[in-house]
Amino acid sequence: MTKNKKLNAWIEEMAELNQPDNIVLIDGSEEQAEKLRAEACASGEIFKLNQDLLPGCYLHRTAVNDVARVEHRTFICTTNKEDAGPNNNWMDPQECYAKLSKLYKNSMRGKTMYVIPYSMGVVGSEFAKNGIELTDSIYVVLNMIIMTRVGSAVLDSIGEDGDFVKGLHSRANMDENERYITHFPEDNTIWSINSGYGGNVLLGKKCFALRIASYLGRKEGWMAEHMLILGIESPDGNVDYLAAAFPSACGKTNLAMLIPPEIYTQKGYKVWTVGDDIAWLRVGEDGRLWAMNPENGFFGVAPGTNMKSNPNALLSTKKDTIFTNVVHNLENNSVWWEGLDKNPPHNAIDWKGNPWDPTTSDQKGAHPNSRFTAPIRNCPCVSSEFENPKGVPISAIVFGGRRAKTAPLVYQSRDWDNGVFVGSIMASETTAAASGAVGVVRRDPMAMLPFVGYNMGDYFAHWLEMGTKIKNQPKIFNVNWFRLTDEGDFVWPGFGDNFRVLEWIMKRCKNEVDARETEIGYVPYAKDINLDDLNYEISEGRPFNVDELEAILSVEKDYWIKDVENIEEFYAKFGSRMPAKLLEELAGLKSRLTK
Ligand code: GTP
Ligand code: SPV
Ligand code: MN
Repeated sequence: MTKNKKLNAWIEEMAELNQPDNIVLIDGSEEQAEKLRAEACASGEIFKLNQDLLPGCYLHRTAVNDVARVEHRTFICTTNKEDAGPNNNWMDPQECYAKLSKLYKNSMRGKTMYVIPYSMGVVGSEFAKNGIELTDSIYVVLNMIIMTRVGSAVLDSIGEDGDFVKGLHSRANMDENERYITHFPEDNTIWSINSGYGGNVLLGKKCFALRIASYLGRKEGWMAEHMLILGIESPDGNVDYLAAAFPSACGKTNLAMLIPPEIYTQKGYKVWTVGDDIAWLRVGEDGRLWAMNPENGFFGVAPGTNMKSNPNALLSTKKDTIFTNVVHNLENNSVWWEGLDKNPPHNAIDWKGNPWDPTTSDQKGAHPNSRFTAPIRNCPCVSSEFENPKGVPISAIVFGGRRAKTAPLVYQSRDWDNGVFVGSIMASETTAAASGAVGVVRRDPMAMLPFVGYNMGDYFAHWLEMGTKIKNQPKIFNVNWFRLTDEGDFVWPGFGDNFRVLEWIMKRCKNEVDARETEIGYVPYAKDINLDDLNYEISEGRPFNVDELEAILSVEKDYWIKDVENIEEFYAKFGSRMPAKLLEELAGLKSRLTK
């Protein structure tokens, strides 16, 4: 099938196990993709949308019990349990292979097995890595074609004896009780079964580019992070880059392509998108930290996306996009979701496939984790550096979570090690991006709790170690766009107005503005966050103003002291793998708060 003997042997072995009727190699051609779209339309797997309104766009609905990542069914299979750490579910590799082999057995009978060669990063470039995904789902093939670089060029880059990450996905019988997303970092292998939802089955994304890649990064001296990458162009034409890690559904896509408020765009400020979800970071020859986006598409949250909150995301979905679990608008064969506009269609099908009319239904039309898969090249503000295989030099790293209280709007760490500490104590309310309860605060260090492919204690040590290798270290910050009033309204306007905070961050990087030193780090003086032309009502009759800003910039000690207790418990889980430096940082914070 290919020129690579190892690859051929593995495909044969997997075919022997799964027993597909046919095997089809994905070559990356538009002709083949078009044939597959037609086939998936004929079988009802996808619906072709109004090609005048949305050329090249399709709609897909997953099974109703298969709408998000399943963290409780996700496993890291290392020889030693401790290497997976308390942050991961663990299974013995041999036991897992044996258990899942039984489930894969004959699972592709009567079906086709697609062989998808894909590259994370620009094909054949120095920091790119190759993978092969075997799947029985055309939906997966079509999504991988958007999300990654796919086809024959990747096989050429793997060559006759090159390496690749082996990914096997079978929808099997979609039994949610036998659903497994398993990783074998010691043999570059991913096995996924009984799901058809994005993060569980687009194996290049979270499985490879975060879980396997984070493991490889630690071995090879680089980092794979759950981060967006954006460039801020100043009126003088200079572009500074920052990378930001927020947990799932906490605003990465929105920040990555934000449009600054008019007072800034008029002066010539612009934001350029390099990536919205994953960054691979290395130390460059110049001693700076460089970040590249290994993906080629956006798998973005649909609800809440509109021409006001995120026009660049919405415009990215106007062609060649696959929508998953949104409302099918039968009035004009297009799509709709909560927060798109105030005109929901009355003749429509909801995400479950049932007739839906918002005037009579009390159910949401789109699933809260409904998504669009859109090519990055569609984005009006895609960075000219997106295709640069080396990526971009990073001036600031920003951590952030969804916290109703406790975390201030923004603060800066004292130095790299303290910044690693700030990342390690992140917490956020859970969202619909993963199955399980929504809105529960949990510790989510660096927004990587579900994605570190090894022991998180070792991961923290790797972050500290990386700091010693970066001569010109990025400054590290923490933001929280999600502070709530007691009535449950967002205090901070968010979205485009987040640029006002980014401006302060960039000024801090250039030593252009002072800050107030507090127990947790450097906090802005309220006067240094530009509120010019900001018209936001927190709730009716309560305009946002400088007093509200002061309030969300304050360090509320009682909350922080409670948080420290929770952090101590969290850290304790990692026992001897927990770096002493972070324990010292925690002790320091505690003593500053209680003195
Ligand atoms: P994943 O793709 O799951 O990794 O999510 P993400 O981090 O890219 O999150 P995304 O940008 O898609 O935002 C998720 C949700 O948060 C959407 O419903 C947004 O409308 C909302 N959101 C994003 N930014 C802000 C903000 O600044 N303020 C408020 N209040 N909501 C925001
Ligand atoms: C996330 O959950 O962080 C996502 C979506 O980006 S998924 O690809 O499903 O992981
Ligand atoms: Mn994500």
